[in-house]
Amino acid sequence: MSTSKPAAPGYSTATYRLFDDKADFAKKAEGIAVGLTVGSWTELPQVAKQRMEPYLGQVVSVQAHEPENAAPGERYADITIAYPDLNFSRDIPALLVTTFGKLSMDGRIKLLDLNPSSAFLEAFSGPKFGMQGVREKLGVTDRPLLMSIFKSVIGYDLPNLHEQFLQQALGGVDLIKDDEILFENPLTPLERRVETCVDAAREAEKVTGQKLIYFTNLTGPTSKLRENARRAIDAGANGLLFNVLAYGHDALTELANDSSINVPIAAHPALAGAYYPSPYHGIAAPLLLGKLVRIAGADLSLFPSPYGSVVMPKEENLAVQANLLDPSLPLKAAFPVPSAGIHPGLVPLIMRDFGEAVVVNAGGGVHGHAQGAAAGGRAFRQAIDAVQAGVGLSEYANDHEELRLAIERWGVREA
Ligand code: 1AE
Repeated sequence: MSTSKPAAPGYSTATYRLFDDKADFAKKAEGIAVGLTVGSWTELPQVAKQRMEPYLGQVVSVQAHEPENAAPGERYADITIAYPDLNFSRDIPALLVTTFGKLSMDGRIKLLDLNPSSAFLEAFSGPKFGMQGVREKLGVTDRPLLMSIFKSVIGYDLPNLHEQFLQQALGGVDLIKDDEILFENPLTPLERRVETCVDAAREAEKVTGQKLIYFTNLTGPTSKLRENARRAIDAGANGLLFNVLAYGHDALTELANDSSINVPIAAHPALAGAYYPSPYHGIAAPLLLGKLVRIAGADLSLFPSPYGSVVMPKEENLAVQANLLDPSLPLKAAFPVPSAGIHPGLVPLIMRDFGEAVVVNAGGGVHGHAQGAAAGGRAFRQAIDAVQAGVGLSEYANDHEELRLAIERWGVREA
């Protein structure tokens, strides 16, 4: 069964996948459209109906998938509902609560996508720098960027942090991010941590000639986020890492809208596994970590790749990327950063699937190199060079020792 009509201007649409073995999907769709807007409809007198009409949700489409021999649990429908913008304020919490608040707890239903109206989107400025702005800051326009992640930071002091930063930077990475689990602590307090890392960045730049962005983990209670962001920036931070799902997309919007927080923001996906992996519940990854994160204002979005240690299916991964880059959204594009368990031997796959509009990001894959983190960074840069030159990694490794050792440790998966 399939019904479809276009959403009118002034409406934002939500698409759901609803699993139910017996339901009349058309009725269910009507129930959602009415239940999440005016509440009841059929019982209303005509005059009240007329008054409520502008606030009533509309069923846009119902695409039922009910194969003849569907096993129990496999019957579902994709349902799109249009919600009047009149019903909610122009912020992500209002959009999410309207479209999926109570509904998220009502049976086996997953929010697949949201298409906010242009009026809704006008309230958002999106990424301040975006993919292009980050590239311009670094002066790198002709290859994927390379990011490395601090590892083993808890329990370490400032000199250790300095050394770790320096080694990563000497390897030729463009971006270095704090580990998302590094919070305010007595050994590496915020300003001292930033100053230490910025010192190490300057030291490395004298050797590599390369500019670098350091994404300091922005932490603390929500009420202190702005203040902490400014403290970090005043101490020299030129990027911020933000655990967007722990705080909510709206907190990211607040940071991105603040003109004094004038550095790129990288959104970390910590907690995302509580939202997207189930086919039956939650919010789909392309929406959660792609579209919403970009609307909220992240310049980079991290998410698990299809290749490494924490895996997201490739189709979903590419849909996250598509939403971060989608030119039909009136916002700057955000950098996709497929992450977790990435090593140099995966670079051909990453570049095959994501092209050059990608950040190659690794923690263990840099620090775990047999000759240390600087060599780990160089191995990644060599892998990127090899793919750009159209040469197989194993062949390129014949006269690139760092890459050879990386392949010896982790292997290679050619595209
Ligand atoms: C999906 C986020 C990945 C991340 O933040 C992280 O720390 C990855 O580390 P590695 O590359 O798996 O060691």
